[in-house]
Amino acid sequence: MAVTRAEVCVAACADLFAGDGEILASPMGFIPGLGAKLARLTSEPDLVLSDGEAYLLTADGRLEGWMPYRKVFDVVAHGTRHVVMGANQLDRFGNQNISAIGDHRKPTRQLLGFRGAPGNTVNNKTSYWIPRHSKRVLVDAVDVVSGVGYDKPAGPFHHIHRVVTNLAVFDFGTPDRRMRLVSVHPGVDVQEVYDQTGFDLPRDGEPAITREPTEQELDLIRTVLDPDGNRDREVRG
Ligand code: F8G
Repeated sequence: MAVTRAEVCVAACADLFAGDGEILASPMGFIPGLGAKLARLTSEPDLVLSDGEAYLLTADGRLEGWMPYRKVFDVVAHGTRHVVMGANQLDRFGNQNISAIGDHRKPTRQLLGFRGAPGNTVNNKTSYWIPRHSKRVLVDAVDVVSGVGYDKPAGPFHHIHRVVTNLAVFDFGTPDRRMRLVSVHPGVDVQEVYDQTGFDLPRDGEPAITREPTEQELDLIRTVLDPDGNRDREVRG
């Protein structure tokens, strides 16, 4: 069976955790969740997975620890955590908005609110997952800053690692920490990435192609982690 876009995205999300070691992974969204579990089963066996409520679990769902909600705040403050958040808007410096659309004094849409985003971005390694890459999400300027980007002073622990979308992978590796293309997913025309991004991306040469999952990873995704194929509900193609 051919490798799907969702499976490429799962492997790209697993790669977000490369080198993290024994820290708490907090993936928001189904595909980042699969990515964290895949990393735990392959490249990052010490990664700590939580059910988001009270327990620590193995990648196949067995109980291995207790972390009540209040303890999560200790870990957030301590910094031994890599969070993968979503975004209604994200700009070139990695400022994220999950709070409101429009003028903050009179928003046209009230969204989730700031939630843990400010604390996450100043304390923890942070990545973003965007399942529908478009100019509506990748914007010139966010309406409200929930997660702090690289154009603002955010302290010594600020670390926005990468952005994975349904089209491509990005980092913030330019000298002024702007979003830059790392790789486009197999089958994606790089022009589509430019066209669907609401700000200019640095263009230096041909971008790499995002790797496909290995045979072992595909087997884990298809038979252990997501046998019902729910990943295709978050990303099609
Ligand atoms: C828009 C746009 C846009 C949406 N432009 N319009 C419109 C114009 C859209 C709809 C309407 C709604 C540590 C921690 C925490 C904790 C603790 C512990 C966190 C402190 C836990 C609890 C807590 C934050 C984690 C995420 C978010 C994951 C996603 C979602 C989404 C969708 C955000 C992208 N650009 N966008 N509209 N959370 N979720 O047309 O109009 O607005 O649209 O870490 O919490 O508190 O802190 O957002 O909006 O990472 O990624 O999928 O709200 O569902 O329904 O799309 O249809 O009503 O007319 P959504 P959506 P309409 S860390």
